Amino acid sequence: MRNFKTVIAAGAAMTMLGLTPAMAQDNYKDEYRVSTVVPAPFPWGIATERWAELTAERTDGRINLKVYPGVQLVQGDQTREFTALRQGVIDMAVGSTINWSPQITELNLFSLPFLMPDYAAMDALTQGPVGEKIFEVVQAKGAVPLAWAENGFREVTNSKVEIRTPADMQGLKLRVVGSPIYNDMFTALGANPTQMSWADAQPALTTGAVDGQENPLTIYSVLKMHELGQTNVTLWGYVADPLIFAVNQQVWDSFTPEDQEILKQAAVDAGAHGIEVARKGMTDGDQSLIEEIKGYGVNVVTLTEEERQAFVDATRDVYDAWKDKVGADLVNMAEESIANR
Ligand code: X2X
Repeated sequence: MRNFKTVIAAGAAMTMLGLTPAMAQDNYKDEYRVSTVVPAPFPWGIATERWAELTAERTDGRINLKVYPGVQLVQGDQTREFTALRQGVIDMAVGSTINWSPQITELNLFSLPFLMPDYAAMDALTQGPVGEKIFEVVQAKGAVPLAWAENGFREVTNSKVEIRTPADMQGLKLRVVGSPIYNDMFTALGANPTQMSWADAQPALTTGAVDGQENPLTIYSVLKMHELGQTNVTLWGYVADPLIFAVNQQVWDSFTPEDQEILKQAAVDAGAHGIEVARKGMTDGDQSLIEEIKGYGVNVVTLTEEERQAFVDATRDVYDAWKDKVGADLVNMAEESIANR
């Protein structure tokens, strides 16, 4: 009993000094809140969980990341995630370039239609000078970027028609993400785009309020979109969204240099794992995810070069207009990195 009282007294004294008994030497929070849109088993959620696991492991539990999927810390509005991160409403995030592009115009780079023909092109951007430049921009906007992961190439799906030409998209009501370039692209293609959050997209697909949507096949398959009537899939790979691991600046500054390094390396490792999972079954050597989706009776269309070119041509004006908004220098650098990949 005496021992117990001593412990309580010591604990109370430390609390009065603003110290926690477990780690009297640091000012770390008990929990760091990490925002994402989708949880595991989506690759995005897997990457985020892996970051939390590796960080806990490598800091012996000193840094505890808790994942909050569904962008619940910003009431499901993914376009406000970066602002909340910058302001410290959330501590960390693994966010899509699409969702942060309202605040960081340069991130629309990855949404330029048909800029990236393949995974090697995406890697040439994120792992090269373009990626460095983008991290500088994110840093200047008030958050500390650490590593890349991947949502994936976004394929178009719908419940009504097989899409092989822009004409097939005429009047199709498609849910698009809340970033203006998507409205511009689908309007140019003759579709009827309607912007909504991911939270609203799911019921809209279930009820048939929209005819279709665009997202990576991993999202399609985890959600079993074929059961929601999304039985036409066109593999056109028009854009892809990488993910960025980032930390609020004040939170970052509160960590020791050693812990900053651990957190960063954990993000790099988690990102590499996330990218692997995000591409699984959709590479030249392994088409198993595509085969699985076909196995559900889904009409999966692969475009010929000529068919794809018609979509490139139809969105060329949008590309040019957004090249100026993103910054012609950055886009030129990206085009060069891709040409030399
Ligand atoms: O809302 C989407 O479509 C999603 C889940 O892919 C993003 O957050 C960009």
